[in-house]
Amino acid sequence: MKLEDFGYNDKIEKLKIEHHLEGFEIGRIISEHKERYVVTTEKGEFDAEITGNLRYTANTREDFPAVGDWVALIIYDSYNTIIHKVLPRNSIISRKAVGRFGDLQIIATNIDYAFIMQAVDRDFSINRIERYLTICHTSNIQPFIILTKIDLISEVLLNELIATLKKRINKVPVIAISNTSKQGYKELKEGIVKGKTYCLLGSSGVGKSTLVNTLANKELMDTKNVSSFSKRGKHTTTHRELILLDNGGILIDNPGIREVGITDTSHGLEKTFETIFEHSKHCKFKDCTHTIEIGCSVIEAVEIGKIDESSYNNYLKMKKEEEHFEASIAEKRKKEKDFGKMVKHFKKIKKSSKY
Ligand SMILES: Nc1nc2c(ncn2[C@@H]2O[C@H](COP(=O)(O)OP(=O)(O)OP(=O)(O)O)[C@@H](O)[C@H]2O)c(=O)[nH]1
Ligand SMILES: [Mg+2]
Ligand SMILES: [Zn+2]
Repeated sequence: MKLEDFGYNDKIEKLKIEHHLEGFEIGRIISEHKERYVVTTEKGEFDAEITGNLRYTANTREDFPAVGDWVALIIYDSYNTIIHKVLPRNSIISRKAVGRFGDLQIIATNIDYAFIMQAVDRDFSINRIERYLTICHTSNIQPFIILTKIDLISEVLLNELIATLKKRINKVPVIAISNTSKQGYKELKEGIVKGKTYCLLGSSGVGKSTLVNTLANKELMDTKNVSSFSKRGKHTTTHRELILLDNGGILIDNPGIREVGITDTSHGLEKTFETIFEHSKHCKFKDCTHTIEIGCSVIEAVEIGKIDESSYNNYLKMKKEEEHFEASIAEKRKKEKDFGKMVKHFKKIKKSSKY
C-alpha cells in the first residue's frame, strides 16, 4: 500500500523534511487501543507504542497521538515499533471531555470533511446539528449534514424536516440517505474524493458503521440494532478506526457521541451563527450580551423573525458553555503554573540544603 492512498501529500512531505525525519518510517494511525496504536506504513501495519520521552514530555491529551495522525516510526521488528514523533496536524476535531475539568477529547486529526450524521426517525435535532457544526467550524473542517434512515419516514415528512433544517442552516450541504434502500448513495459517493479524510460524527445507532460497511462492501465494523425499549443506540463501536474505500476516500468511524460539548476558542460559533453575528455588529453596546440590552440588534431581529428564535436560544446556551470552558482552561493553566512554581521552589530548597 502506498502512503498516498492514506492521504499522504506534499504538505506532509514538507513537514517530514522540516522536522528532519528522513531516516524514519512514516505512517498514519488507523486505530487506537489504550495507548497502543495501529499504524499503517508502506511496509504494512504495525502495533506501535510511543517513546518514553514523548510520554514524559506530554502535557495534555493533545500531545499524544490520535487516529488520523501522521507519525515518524522506528520499526525494530514486527513486535517492537516505536512512535518517535507526531507530525504537526493540519486539523484537530475535538470536543469537551465529559466530566473532566477543562479537558479536551480529540476525536480525530488531519480531517478534510466531517459527516454530521443524524437518523430522521428519532434522533433528529437541529440544536445538536448546530453543536456539531460549531466543533467543525472551530477546527476549520468543512461539514456535510447526512440524514440517515430515510426509509423509515414518508417522503412528505422528510421534505418537511429538510425545509425546517434549511430555514436555520442554509449554507451546509444536506444529503439524505438510507443504508437499507441505498437512496441518496449516488449523491453521497460523489462527495467522497480520493485521498481526502472524512470523519463520521453522530449519536449511537444512527448508522455510521453501517454506512462504512456498505461503502466498503465488507463487514469491517460491527453494527447492532437500536434498543427497541429505549430507542437508543447501544454504543456498538467502541474505538475509532480509519478505513480506506475502494474509490480512494478515507473514512474515520467513531463511537457514538453522547454529549457534544463545545470548546470553541476560534470563532466556531461565529461561523455557525453567522446571521446572529451579522446583526450583532449593529448593537448599541460593543460588549452586548444580546439578552437584556436596549438597542440590541440581535433581539430586534429575533422579534421580527429575521433570526430564528430556537437558533438564538441555542446560541446563548452554547455561548455560555464556551465561556465556561475558556474559564476552566484558564484556571487549569494557572493551577499547573502554580504547581510548576512550587516544584521549582522545592528543588531550589533541596539544592541549597545540600551545602
Ligand atoms: N432502517 C434503517 N436502519 C438502518 C440504517 N442505517 C443503519 N441502520 C440500522 O441501525 C442500527 C445501528 O446502526 P450502526 O451502523 O451500528 O450505528 P452506529 O452509528 O455505528 O452506532 P454506534 O457504533 O453505536 O455509534 C443497525 O441495526 C443498522 O442495521 C438505515 O438507513 N435504515
Ligand atoms: Mg458504529
Ligand atoms: Zn446585542
